[in-house]
Amino acid sequence: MGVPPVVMRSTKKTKAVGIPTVDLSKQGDRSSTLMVSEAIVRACEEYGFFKVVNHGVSKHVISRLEEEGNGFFAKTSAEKRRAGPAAPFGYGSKTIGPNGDIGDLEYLLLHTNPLSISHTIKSISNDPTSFSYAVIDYTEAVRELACDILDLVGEGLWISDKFSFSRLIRDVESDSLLRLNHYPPVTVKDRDPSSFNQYPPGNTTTNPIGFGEHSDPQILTILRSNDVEGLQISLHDDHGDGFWLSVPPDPNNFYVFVGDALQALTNGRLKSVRHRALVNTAKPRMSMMYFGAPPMNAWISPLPELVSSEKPSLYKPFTWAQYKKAAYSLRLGDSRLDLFKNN
Ligand code: GA4
Repeated sequence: MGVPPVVMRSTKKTKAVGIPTVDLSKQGDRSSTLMVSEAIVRACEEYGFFKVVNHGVSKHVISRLEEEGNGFFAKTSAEKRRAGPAAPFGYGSKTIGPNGDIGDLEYLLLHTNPLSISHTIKSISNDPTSFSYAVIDYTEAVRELACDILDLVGEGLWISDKFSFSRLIRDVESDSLLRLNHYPPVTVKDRDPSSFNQYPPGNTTTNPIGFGEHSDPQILTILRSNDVEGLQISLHDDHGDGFWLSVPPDPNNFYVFVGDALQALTNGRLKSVRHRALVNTAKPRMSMMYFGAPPMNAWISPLPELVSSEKPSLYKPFTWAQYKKAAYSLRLGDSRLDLFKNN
């Protein structure tokens, strides 16, 4: 008793290497903008991940959503449950997705369409107007950031229409989501041995896993967290061995993740990054993620500029609806993009 099961999913070690950082204020003339776009493309090819500083999102917009989120998670569990279950939108606790995945967290999952926001938020807040505006203003600001980054990706990859990526998430029908994850501190003493709490494989002395290893299915994810650590990304060293890189929390800046859809659109040139979150044993972690996604009926297939006889198309064309259906039929850690590979 007392020791939760160890789930042997991977045996990756943890290492410390630098995280690529992109300064968006470094753009001025054509050549400095090109340098920024090349830095973004390099980070997305090598890591599928980078930090963005001088991002232009107002502190006030960030702190309003943070306060609304903290206020919600401080409510009693009975009150919070009234905003759930997250099937798919609303409040969720421990359960992730429909196929038995479990994490040591609670969360709010929202669609970013304003009509859906106001509908879901009625059950979330006693002051739905202020909560809704906090969500709408935050979403608008991070969507702009995501679009600016995607336009730079378009430039860095020499795509003839550099708006090809951002157009998908700017669409009024875009299926983009917003998620607030709250990881209460967990001590070994508190842990329920019968639950599916996971420790990093082979290691029950470090922090347990709050949200298991996965890649994000969408185009681009923009993450902001409070000052509590927990995020790790999966990388490969020069020998091809996988390892986990702990990402230091930075409440003033954002982290950007390449999603599966961007990997497919770029014919595998940019890589979606596998990541996970560990629970902190002292402080609660709160992260806020914007998942930029295409409209349901949009087709995702490698852009012609990135396909050639040397680099034939790696993926069959699929609609975002087909990809989502596949994602929701699999487990969190599964590699969904493999289903759409050309032989
Ligand atoms: C991972 C990224 C986002 O959090 C999310 C998750 C979604 C969910 O929690 O409902 C999924 C997961 C995520 C990938 C595979 C499917 C769907 C749980 C799950 C098992 C909201 C998303 O879009 O995909």
